[in-house]
Amino acid sequence: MRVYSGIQPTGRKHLGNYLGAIRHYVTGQEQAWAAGDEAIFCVVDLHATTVAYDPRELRDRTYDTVALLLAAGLDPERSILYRQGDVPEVPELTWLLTAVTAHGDLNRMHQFKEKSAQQRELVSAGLFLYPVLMAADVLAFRADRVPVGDDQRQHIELMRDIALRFNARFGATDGGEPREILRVPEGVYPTVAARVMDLQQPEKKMSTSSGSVEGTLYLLDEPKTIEKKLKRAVTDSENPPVIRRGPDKAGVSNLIDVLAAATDRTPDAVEASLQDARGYGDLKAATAEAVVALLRPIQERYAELRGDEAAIEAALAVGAEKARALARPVVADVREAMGVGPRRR
Ligand code: AQP
Repeated sequence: MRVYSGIQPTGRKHLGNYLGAIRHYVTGQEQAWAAGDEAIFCVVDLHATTVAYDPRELRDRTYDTVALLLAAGLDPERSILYRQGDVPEVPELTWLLTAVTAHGDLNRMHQFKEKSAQQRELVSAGLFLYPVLMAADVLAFRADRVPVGDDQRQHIELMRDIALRFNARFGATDGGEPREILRVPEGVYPTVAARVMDLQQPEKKMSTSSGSVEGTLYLLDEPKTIEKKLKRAVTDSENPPVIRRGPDKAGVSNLIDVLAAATDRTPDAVEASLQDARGYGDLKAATAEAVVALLRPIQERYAELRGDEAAIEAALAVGAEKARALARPVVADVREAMGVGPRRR
């Protein structure tokens, strides 16, 4: 059971990234370790170049993200942690996979539609091809499970289609089932807090590139800032206030989900525990307390790790070597099946 996931080194990572993805990387790491298989995690610096960005900052943001992943519990002894740009097999596979990717499918991607609308100067071809690069990331490692937040469902479905189409086109056998040259992976989504919403605009997901600073809980926010942002979180005007989830209660539902995820309870248990609350203030205070407690050890560990960039580079170099050793034979199989380069002996 091989696990794979990637995260962008853009901006400041937020609670949505943690509850929707990072904490499940650690679970995936432990499951793969117990099963004697690999868990592979990537800081996707090449993906970060698909929108306007500052090249002077990219490397620093990569170090931030690596330090955060280590602080959250990724252990290079138990999993492979590498930087996307260090593994050239992946962009090569991206190009090869474009042969079985439909232009129309890429055009339908929500993320492409949203992010291309935000670009002021250039909608890059890289932004359009983003999902193919993401497919290559995962498929290069023949991963089985991909822990991601709910916003990545469409990309995961496309990745599965690309793998199936590749096998059907290039793995065809005489009359039999196509060979599984590429493994068809499955997305693994959290049961609670799969989509953490913005505190100020709870109908929109918490996000790095859109949304407000006030609506976003950053993983490195001070406890006082977390309390303040949660105190000001948008709820609703139901009178008397009722702490329950519902389609008409986006803000309250989001707080219940965050509190449930932060305290490892179900949303139903959280609702029941707040039956006698005086109002939304109690829900906000309980959520702030839980989030501060959840993030404290990560923040402490991050502060210890982030300063030593040489150690981070050294860890990434080890990860890149292991990642390349796994990706190389897969890309060689793909080239062979596609008739690219010399025949393999
Ligand atoms: N709001 C969210 N709730 C749950 N999971 C989320 N993820 C992102 N937002 C939420 C998950 O975090 C992982 C890493 O995502 P990314 O590499 O896209 O990192 P990001 O750029 O920081 O994520 P954003 O905020 O979603 O960025 P923009 O604004 O650029 O779109 C993924 O598994 C993702 O599902």
